[in-house]
Amino acid sequence: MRIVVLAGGIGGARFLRGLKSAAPAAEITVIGNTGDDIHLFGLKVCPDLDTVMYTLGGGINEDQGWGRAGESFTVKEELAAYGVGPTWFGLGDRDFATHIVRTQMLAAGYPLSAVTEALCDRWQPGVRLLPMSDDRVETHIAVTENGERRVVHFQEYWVRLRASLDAEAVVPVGADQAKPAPGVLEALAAADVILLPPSNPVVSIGTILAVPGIREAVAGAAAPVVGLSPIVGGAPVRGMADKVLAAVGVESTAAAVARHYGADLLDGWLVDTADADAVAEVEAGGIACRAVPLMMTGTEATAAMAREALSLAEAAR
Ligand code: FO1
Repeated sequence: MRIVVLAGGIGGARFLRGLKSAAPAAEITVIGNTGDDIHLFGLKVCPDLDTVMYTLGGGINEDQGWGRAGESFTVKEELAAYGVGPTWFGLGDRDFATHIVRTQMLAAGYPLSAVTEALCDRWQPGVRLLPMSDDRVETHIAVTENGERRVVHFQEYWVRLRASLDAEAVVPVGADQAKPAPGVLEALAAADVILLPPSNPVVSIGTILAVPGIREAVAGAAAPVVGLSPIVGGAPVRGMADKVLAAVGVESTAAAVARHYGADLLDGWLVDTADADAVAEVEAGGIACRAVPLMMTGTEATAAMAREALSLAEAAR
């Protein structure tokens, strides 16, 4: 079975770990969000691709869900001693090596997709990890800080500001000019199942879908498309999805997120048992829906979610 998954960072990576356990024989292609990418200290950092690679490759810091296990921060401290920031973004020494290799290969002319493949040679994540695009896309967020309206990089909004200000607009800069990376459209066309994990529907999956051709390829694929709600009981399970959902005028409910994706895209939608009363509303909108436990408390609970998604896909076929 060929499964294609559109993934953001922590939520996407943890879901993939469960999916691999639920479907060990499946050929899994991951289309990763690169809108969170940021250039720091002359290096290109790809947080979502790295989170998937480290999580599936056994190198992730399990407690925080991003960055490397057993990390130290000597380089960051030395940079700070020179007065070189930003200091609000936690790049560790081990992680730095990944960004140095990536930046060196990009400078030598390799596209991000080839660089990602090379990095995965080390980590062996057990999936084919593709960036959504080889072209630069950067999500920016419009905020008003101290009475001044300005636009900040997504990482500054998420990490420095901890999403404490309202997101007034979410702009995937460059997305309209970007092309899907090699293999992305081919994987979607050949898929047996397409899954949208409980990643952020705006800044993770929304950014992937904003690359011209990807939304059309998902919606037009022969494979059933099933998503899992990142909203449980009216609040995001993790992160600050409610802030960016509000920016695009979407309520933070499981049913509203399904409506946001749309019946043209989704064949099936899983909501948590806490949101069982949303099932009828989602189904009335033309999307098959089931209520099942959606808390990724461990690999077994997450594998059970993945099995439910595959079963709903089978029923929706
Ligand atoms: N998240 C934080 O909350 N604080 C950090 O300092 C931080 C650093 C960081 C470095 C590398 C990396 O791959 C991820 C990092 N993240 C950090 C996570 C990241 O900001 C977001 O969780 C994702 O971009 C959202 O998917």
